[in-house]
Amino acid sequence: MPDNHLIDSLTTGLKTTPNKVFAYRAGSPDVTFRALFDGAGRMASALVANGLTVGGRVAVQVEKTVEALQLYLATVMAGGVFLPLNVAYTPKEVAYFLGDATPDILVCDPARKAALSPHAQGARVLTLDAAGQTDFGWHDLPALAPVARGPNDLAAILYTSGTTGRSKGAMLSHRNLASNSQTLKDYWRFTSDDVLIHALPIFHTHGLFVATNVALMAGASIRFMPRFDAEAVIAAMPVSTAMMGVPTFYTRLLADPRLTPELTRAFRLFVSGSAPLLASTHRDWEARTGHRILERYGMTETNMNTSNPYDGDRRAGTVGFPLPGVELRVMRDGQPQPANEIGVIEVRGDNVFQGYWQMPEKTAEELRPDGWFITGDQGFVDDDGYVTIVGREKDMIISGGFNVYPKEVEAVIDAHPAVKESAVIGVPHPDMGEGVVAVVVPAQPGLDQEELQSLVAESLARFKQPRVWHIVEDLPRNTMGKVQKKALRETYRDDFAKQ
Ligand code: MCA
Ligand code: AMP
Repeated sequence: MPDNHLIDSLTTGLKTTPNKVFAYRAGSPDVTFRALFDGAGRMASALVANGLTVGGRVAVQVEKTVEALQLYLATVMAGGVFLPLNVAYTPKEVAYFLGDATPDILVCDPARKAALSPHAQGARVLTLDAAGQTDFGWHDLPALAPVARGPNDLAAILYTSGTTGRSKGAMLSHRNLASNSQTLKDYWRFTSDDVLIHALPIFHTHGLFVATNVALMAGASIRFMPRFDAEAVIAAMPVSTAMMGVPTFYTRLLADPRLTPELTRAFRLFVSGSAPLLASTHRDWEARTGHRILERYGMTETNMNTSNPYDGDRRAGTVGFPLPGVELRVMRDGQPQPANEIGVIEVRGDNVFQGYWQMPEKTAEELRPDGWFITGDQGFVDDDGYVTIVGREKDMIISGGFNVYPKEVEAVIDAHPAVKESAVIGVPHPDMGEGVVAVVVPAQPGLDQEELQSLVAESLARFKQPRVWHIVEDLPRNTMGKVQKKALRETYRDDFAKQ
């Protein structure tokens, strides 16, 4: 079998326990490691038959199914580059990604085919539905032997929005993904005895490269859930050993009286990331279950950077230590800062991406020639070496673990002829961490808020759409004329307080 760097590292379960269950699914048959990889190999043949070339992209906007995971493995097996897209993206948003990434193949939900086909730019459009049914044959094809790929070849491109302008495709190599999963598997002690609750979406780093890759590498099983549903998670808890989630998972579970030490007795690990976990959530979780959540910090461009220790003190409000193999420094005015001084966090290591797809200038702005990546997160390292994130240099909102870039939302609002200008901000939200609020200055009287809402709905995914709107006479500015978002966040901080 030719060496395919990432696939080779993900086949632990296949090599050691092929008949063991990889994915348990409520209401559907279990999937063994053998079935997972055998199907992926067949799907790889189908992708090649449908025009996938080595190094070609496969863009995928589908519901979460085991077949979608097989599509990921199949793409990488065939030497392609996997490009997953949030199911919430509108056809307008997807059109941009297709134009930028020029994939060989687009796989979408059948309900989206008509809307997306005109934007396919020559890509073959295939479908995969929420029940795992495809409009292309693959079950009867011979399994493709993985195409040889080296550590520096690309395995995936994940788009991340920018603080200015267009979304950027973060290019991730086989080494980037394999090395980080290996580090996490070891650091978090995943073994074939683990059963991981998998309720995260698989179109982002957290659900795909952290949860799925780590489980595959450890030969562990997963409880595969199409989405987060507190009921289903609670039902699976007595037979699970680990869960990875965004803070919203934890706050929602805390709201359920059934969460007790008894319910979580089989567990050895709860991991949180993608957004700040409130220290109070950390404390409440320990009080209710006896387990201390392990918080870690990562990015699309870098996979995981830091983690609280497995054995040592998991400190609430911190994101722990740089992972083995990851260097981390705090920079201000071009100088590395000593302990306890705040600055912008930079990281370097095998985890750091290869640059932004076809954007050398953007890459040069954020990735230094000597390998340091400028994260845009502000933080400090304390005397004990724990990293704390205190804010973001980048103007970004994190809602339920999804990132919203205000600039992108403001651009859509400002395009309305009756709008003079707007400011989009994130304010505390009890369920999502932060909620999106728009503050709009009309260009003329009689601005219709509903019209603005439908304009935004046409263009942007639901999670990016402002849930509260304020029509105001003008925006607060500093002496340089810059909009003072901090003041706006203060003014509207209670917008979601009562929800
Ligand atoms: C759904 N809605 C949201 C969000 N999700 N609104 C704001 N923010 C969200 N995140 C909206 C829906 O459009 C809908 O709107 C309403 O909320 C309820 O939808 P529903 O589908 O029921 O919501 P849900 O299924 O309960 O989803 C909430 C969720 C989910 C479980 C928090 O968003 C989620 O799984 N988030 C995880 C995101 C994630 O994996 N991030 C990792 C990124 P309406 O009813 O009004 O139409 S990777 C990353 O950040 C880095 C690398 C890292 O460190 O991990
Ligand atoms: P993304 O662009 O989706 O990869 O989001 C990455 C960003 O999420 C980081 O740059 C941080 O701002 C944020 N993030 C991830 N994990 C954490 C965490 N544990 N605490 C605070 N912020 C986090």
